[in-house]
Amino acid sequence: FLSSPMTAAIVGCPFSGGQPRVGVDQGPVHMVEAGIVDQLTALGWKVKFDGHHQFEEVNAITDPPIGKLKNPRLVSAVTKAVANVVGGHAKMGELPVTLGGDHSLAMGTISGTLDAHPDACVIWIDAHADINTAETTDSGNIHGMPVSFLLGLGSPIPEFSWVKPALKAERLVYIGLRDIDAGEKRILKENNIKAFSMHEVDRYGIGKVVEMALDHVNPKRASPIHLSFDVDALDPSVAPSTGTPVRGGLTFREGHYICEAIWETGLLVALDLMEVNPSLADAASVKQTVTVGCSLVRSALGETLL
Ligand code: NNH
Ligand code: MN
Ligand code: MN
Ligand code: MN
Repeated sequence: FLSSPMTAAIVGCPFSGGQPRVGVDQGPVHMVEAGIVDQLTALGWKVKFDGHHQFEEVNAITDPPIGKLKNPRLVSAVTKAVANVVGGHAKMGELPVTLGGDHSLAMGTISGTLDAHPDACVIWIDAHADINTAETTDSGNIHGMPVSFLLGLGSPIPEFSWVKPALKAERLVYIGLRDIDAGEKRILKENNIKAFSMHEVDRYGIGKVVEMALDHVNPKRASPIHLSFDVDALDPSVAPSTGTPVRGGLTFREGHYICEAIWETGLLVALDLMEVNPSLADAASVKQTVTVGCSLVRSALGETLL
């Protein structure tokens, strides 16, 4: 699905409006400063990066909550812009690598991917399912909701009418889950959505889990893959600088194995690396998290151990 020379387009998204903690908007800035562009170039990619995206300011006065949803107009405007950017790169045969920023951005990245590759499947790596609707959310934080918008669940919200329900439940699979809200558990069951929680990672091992995940969303190993990786899927000892760390997560190797195995399919068409927050935790933890974020991206783009 990618044109040659193989080109990665870094989509830096300094955005934090989908959740309350300041600093996650600096995640992409730190990953670029850590050298992700040169690292991917060294792997043989042609890398396009023309600066981080600037998003228009919609201040709190003009963006009051809609129901429980916080910053709805801002999140909608930003993710819509991201959808156009990601979709544009994907249509040119480039691999968009979106650096977040909070995970509400995936509403845009996956919309863009599905616009360019309507038959793409989504592999969502996260401690959380991010599938709350406007009805089920407790927090009102839209980074806990992008999947429900992409699936067309919940009552329609006019401000988000641009989001097409382009994702089918059977084209989605999760790995790493361990902190799911009650309403989300119901939604996962009702829609028959395949999820491999940390329980399944413990039981089967990560190799088998990735194989089963691919068998579910991509049985013929023929359709394009969008990999959306929330760094909080990793254990907090591995990736401490993130807004909602949950113990009992993926090890360093399990996280990298997922990226390596998906690269090996030859089907990756888009990657998100989300929720790195350099303002949380001490300097050493921040450096560790940013470094891990960069190495996950490299693994997903073909870096091998041998
Ligand atoms: N499920 C919670 C919510 O809806 C937490 C979501 N937080 C995340 N998701 N970091 O990846 O707010
Ligand atoms: Mn910001
Ligand atoms: Mn997430
Ligand atoms: Mn998460």
